[in-house]
Amino acid sequence: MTTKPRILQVGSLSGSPSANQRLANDYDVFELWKHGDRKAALTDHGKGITAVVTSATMGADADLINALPDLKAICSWGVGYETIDIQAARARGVLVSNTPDVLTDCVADLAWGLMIAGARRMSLGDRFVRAGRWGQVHGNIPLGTRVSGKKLGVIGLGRIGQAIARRGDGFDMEVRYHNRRARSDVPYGYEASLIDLATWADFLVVATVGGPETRHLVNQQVIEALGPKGIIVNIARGPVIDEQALTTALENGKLGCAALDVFEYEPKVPEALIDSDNTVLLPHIGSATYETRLAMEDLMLENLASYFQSGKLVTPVE
Ligand code: 8YV
Repeated sequence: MTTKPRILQVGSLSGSPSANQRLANDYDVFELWKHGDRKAALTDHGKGITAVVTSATMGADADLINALPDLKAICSWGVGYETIDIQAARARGVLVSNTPDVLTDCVADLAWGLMIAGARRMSLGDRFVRAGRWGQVHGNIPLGTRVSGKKLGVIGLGRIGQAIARRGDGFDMEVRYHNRRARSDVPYGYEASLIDLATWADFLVVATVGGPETRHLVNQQVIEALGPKGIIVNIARGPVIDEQALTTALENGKLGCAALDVFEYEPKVPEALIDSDNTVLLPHIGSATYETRLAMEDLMLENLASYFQSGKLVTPVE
């Protein structure tokens, strides 16, 4: 009989089709989330754990990393890793993997869903039908905004940003982007100033990484530059947008619409956004399709297996 490698799972991966079960089949899983006193649990059970499984939301902070003396690898289910203390991991020689690429298309699809839903007032229309108010639509639901042929600004032209931009072709849209640096491998115009991009764009889609460097990148000035007819979409991370500034701009008619899959203080959503007719609100479901969540699960498990077989990860965070 071979003994299963011992791993620590930070939280339940219930948003994945079969990750919890597959982990339990192949590993001796220490289920951290089932222990009320996390610190005591780590002290009592941390020894001998060489790998941690986590997610973009649950992360792995320095306290967790440093409480595991034998830790060698962290395998995360998700592409964003701003919640994992990469510096603390590096200092300890701990490898980290994420799940890039496999979720790109579904997140880009959702960004487009939000753009169209915002422009065409789909959430509001849905609410009218459900409330039996079909007869009151005219005069109560303001006319929407055409999507095709408009100007699309993308903040962050990484994998997901590019997939969003490519879809613009099908809608005859001109695309420009703002990034830390201009890219030489894309056919889109670069705006070094985010304010200039927002002034130019009809739709502004946030697709940049999260973390301290991008916190409140989209501030009051950017929001007001997008203007009363502008539509902002966020499928990246809530804190990239100053949510207070966003709410105030919507209340004062200085922004047309916000279509959001992510929020600054998830799962809290400001009442003003909930009450507004000019918002579309989703509960962070960018990657939540069966196909993509399974692919994320496969890649996370592949990384874990690869670590135990060869000491290397398949998709390491560089
Ligand atoms: C995840 C995500 O669904 O991959 C990411 O970075 O934000 C989403 O795909 C979610 O964060 C899982 O925790």
